[in-house]
Parts: sequence; structure tokens; C-alpha cells
Amino acid sequence: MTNFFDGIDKVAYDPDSTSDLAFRHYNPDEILLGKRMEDHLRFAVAYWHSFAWEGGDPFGGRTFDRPWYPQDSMEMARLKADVAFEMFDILGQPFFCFHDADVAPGGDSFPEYKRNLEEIVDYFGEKMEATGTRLLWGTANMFTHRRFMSGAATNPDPDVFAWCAATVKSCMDATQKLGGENYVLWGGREGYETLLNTDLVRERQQAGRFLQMVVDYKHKIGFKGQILIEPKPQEPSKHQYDFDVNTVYSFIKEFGLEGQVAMNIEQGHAILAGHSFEHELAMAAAFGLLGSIDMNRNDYQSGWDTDQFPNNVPEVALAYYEILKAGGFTTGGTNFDAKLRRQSLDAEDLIAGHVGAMDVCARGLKAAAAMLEDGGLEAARSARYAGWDGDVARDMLANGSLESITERVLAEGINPEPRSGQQERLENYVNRFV
Ligand code: XUL
Ligand code: CO
Repeated sequence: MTNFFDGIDKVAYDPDSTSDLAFRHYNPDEILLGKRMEDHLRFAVAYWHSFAWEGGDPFGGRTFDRPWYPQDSMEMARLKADVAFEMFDILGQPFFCFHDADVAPGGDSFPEYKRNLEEIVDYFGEKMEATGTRLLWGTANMFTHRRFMSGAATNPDPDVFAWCAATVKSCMDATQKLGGENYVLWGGREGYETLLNTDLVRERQQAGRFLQMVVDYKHKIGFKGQILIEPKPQEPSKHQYDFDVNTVYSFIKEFGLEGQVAMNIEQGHAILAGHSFEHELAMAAAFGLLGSIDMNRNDYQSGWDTDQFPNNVPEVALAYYEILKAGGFTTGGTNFDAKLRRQSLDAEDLIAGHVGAMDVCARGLKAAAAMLEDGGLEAARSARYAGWDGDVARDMLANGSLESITERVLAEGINPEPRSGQQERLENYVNRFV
């Protein structure tokens, strides 16, 4: 036992509590739409923001002071893991997620990197068995170290591609060993700064080939989880190849990986791409590619990817509405890819951030489930498209041509009259639930 969270109790569900560190909505055993709330939401803590990130921003270095700093030895990596699992116990969330670089020092060579990772994976394994905490997904950090500055799989240097292939193999092995339910690829450096020095065609081919290798390896080792790509339009690269759900969908198709790769969709990334979160979720659901989510928002004034804990119930409710409508998560879940504000120095702040996020999501989920059960939105949508249910309309879509349709427009004197989209009424409807 460390003393990092001394004085902080296990977080409990108490709907009447006035404590800022209690769940008033997150009640794991509550049944919604025939399923436990915990099993709907499948919360995960992100190791990188909560334990590896030191509070720096582009204008200043670290602000936090943690007993596991400096993060350059295995001794510190183990202490960090001890504290992490203590937090998991306090929160009671079922899952966590990590990058290789979050959990163990990278060392000076690939063999050293691999040894360190394997050692900490064994340490995690023991803790997971003892506590019951599970791994939602593992991933490789192929964006922080300077070797990745010009790309990971899309690098002009084939040795970097090779390094990345070996790295992802290690991270997939680690994920498999820990019973991880998904493996995520986010390509922060898979893009470019300037076309003046970039062969875009070649780089995309490299990324596609890399993804094929990842899928091949998944089958080779019998990994049962999903391979998920996390779209993001930019930051850190000026232009990233995995721009948004639609772009990733076309990439998956182009490289023949339909049915093999789905998506991890992040709220803040959706906004950066100029979409709403619910748009990206609905798009992914339409393609059958809705895998998992990173539920963290940006600061809408600054426009940066500020990775804040979710704190807006109506936003979250609309997201879960799309997720529930699509049938809910299978291997996916709700990962908080969220960090404290850099002035939030205390151990208690870490707990408060997660408690608030879990409670906001629970409130949003309850609203979403109630809307779905009530059926008001679906009824309005069906009524809006009812014309398409008629035989003539169906036949037009299936068998029509521009000439045959023109004949009918002339013969029947078709002259459409616009009808209200009723947006305000529907917004009032949603407001009744959130
Ligand atoms: C970066 C981001 C990553 C991925 C995992 O914006 O979202 O943390 O979730 O690499
Ligand atoms: Co993310």
C-alpha cells in the first residue's frame, strides 16, 4: 500500500449525497434496457493522463509532484502501477488503458524497451488478477520520442517503419497477455507538416501495409479483441491521414480490411474535425464500425485538444443515444482520455475528475436510455421519412431512371410542398430527458 491517496475512501453510490466525491447517478447494478449500467458504460481510466503526464503545456514544464517521478526506472514504474491500481480500487471502474511508454521506461535500445515492458506487464498481470480490474485496450506510443518526428509507419526512413512493426508486435503481445479486449492505433505522427517534402501516396501505402500486418498478426496470435483506429484530423501533425470516421472508412476499404478493423472515436477529435461527436458515432454505426469511445471534451474557446473530463450532460446523452441505438458496446467501452487541468495538483483532484466524469456519463446514459424507451425521436424520424415507405417511392429508388422519373413527375404533376423539420420541438423533447 502506498500513502498517495491517504484519507480518500472508496467512492460510493449515494443519490442523496452532497459530497463532490460521491456517485449520485453511477449505480453499477442499476438495470437500463435490460443491462447493468456498468456493463453499458464499461469505464476505463487512461494511464497516460492520470499517471504519466506531468502537467506540462507548450509554455511551461511539469506542475505535478508525484512520488513516482522521475519516470525513468523500473522502480518508479512499479510504484506508479501500485498507485494506479489503488486508484482503480477507489473508483471501482472496471477497466484501464495504457500505451507502452506510460508504463515502463523506453530504455536505450529495442531489447531494453521490450524487457522493461514485459516486466511491467507481468506486474500488471498479478495486480489485475488480485483486483479484477481489466484491460479495455493497449496501444503503442509512436509519437512522443524524437525517432517518430517524421512519422511512425509513414516515416520516410524504413528503419523507423521496422522499429514500429516490432513495437506494435510487443504491444499486441502485452495486450493479449493481459486479456485486453481491444487494440488501438492512433496515428498522431501519421500525417505531414508540409507537402513540399512529403510523398503522400507512398506514405498512405505504408500505413495501409502496416495495418494489414497488424491484422495478420492479430489472427496469428488468436487475439479475440477488435483492432480499432482512432481518427483525429490534426495535432500534433498539421494534417493527419486518419482525419475522421469517413476518411478512416475509405482507408479500411482501400486496403481490403473491411470486417477486420473498427474505430475508437474520441469526442474532442470529432470536434476538431468540424463534426459533432454524435455525428461521428452515427457515421461509424452506419458503417458497422463503432468500436469504442474516448469520452473527453475540448475547450471550445481555445479550439485545442485539451482532453478535459466530460462535464456536459446533454452532449454526453446524445452520444450514448447513438451508441445505444447501434446496440451498445461489445468489446468497446468508455475510456476517459482526459487529464486534470495543470493547476489541479492534489491526489483528490484525480479522484474528483473521474468521479465527475463517471457521474456525468451515467446521467447521460440514463437520459439516452429513457429517450430510446420512449421512442419520441424515432417516431418523429419515421414520420419524416414515411413517404419512402410507399411502394411507388421504393420502386423509384430500386428501379427508377432519370427518364422514368421525369415521366412520372410530368404525368402526376408532382410539385413538392416543404414541411417543417421541427428542430425546436425535438430539442425541447430532448431537454425533457437530460
Ligand atoms: C491523442 C489521443 C491518444 C489516443 C491513444 O489525442 O487521443 O491518447 O487515444 O494513443
Ligand atoms: Co484518444
